[in-house]
Amino acid sequence: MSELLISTDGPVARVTLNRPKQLNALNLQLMQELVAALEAFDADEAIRVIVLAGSERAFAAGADVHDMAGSTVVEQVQRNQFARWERIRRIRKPIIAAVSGFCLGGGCELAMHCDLIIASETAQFGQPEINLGVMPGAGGTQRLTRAVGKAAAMDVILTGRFLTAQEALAAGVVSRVVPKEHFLSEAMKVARQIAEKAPLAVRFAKEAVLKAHETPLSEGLEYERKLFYLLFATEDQKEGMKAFIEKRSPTFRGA
Ligand code: CO8
Repeated sequence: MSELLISTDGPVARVTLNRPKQLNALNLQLMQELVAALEAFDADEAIRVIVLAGSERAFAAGADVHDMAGSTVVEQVQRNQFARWERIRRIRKPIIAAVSGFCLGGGCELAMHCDLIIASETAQFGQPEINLGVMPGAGGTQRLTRAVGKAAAMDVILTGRFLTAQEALAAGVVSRVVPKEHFLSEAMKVARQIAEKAPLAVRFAKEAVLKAHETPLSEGLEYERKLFYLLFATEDQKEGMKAFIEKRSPTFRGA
């Protein structure tokens, strides 16, 4: 049985983690299916944006502890599970995490792999690995620190305390907080908005923002400038600017 629910709504794909009894704990099968689904949508020209959701009670309560409890260093190294996470990092289309309830450990790291996080007011974010005698392993120490700064990251990672949705918003982890009944519809609404934009401009903009994490400012600015110039080779740039001047809505074709 699949650990995911998958659907599409026009240019928006929705992938829902579906292990409700385990609060969507990320086991090996789920991660394998998730990477396959994301890569398939990334390659599908009809899809422009992906929404990744959990349930109202939990986005994901972390990596599945049962998968790891008896593991040895050698098994961990041989399993090389982080190769899958690297593949998620390389998805080029925008991914929006729709988060409600628990978003912990590997679940929080998965949300932080996404490009935007739309959170329900009930969402709780944390890296409680320290309580299990380990530490974040899928980018938590790096992405959380870049998002919230050293002081707040140390607090969350060393104490294992959870951030409320509002705290996470104030700290810069999430993009928007909405009432719990709207977290999914808001994520789908934002996805549809992005799906209407010029796809190449969206792709390059995502690439440039992510580059900001990895390069000094001067190099990042140079990179951004080149992508900006490159967009003048697209028909969508001509259409977008012409439509503005003609006071009408543009029709973007991804060319
Ligand atoms: N793994 C496996 N099962 C889990 C997990 C998990 N991470 N989280 C919850 N569950 C299961 C529980 O065991 C329980 O199952 P059962 O009913 O069979 O006993 C069911 O989900 C419901 O959970 P609770 O009864 O505990 O529900 P509560 O509402 O009382 O508590 C909590 C909810 C606070 C979320 C609690 O379940 C909890 O603390 N969970 C563990 C959170 C955690 O420590 N997460 C970090 C895991 S380690 C990690 O993520 C490392 C990432 C490394 C990189 C990623 C590699 C893939």
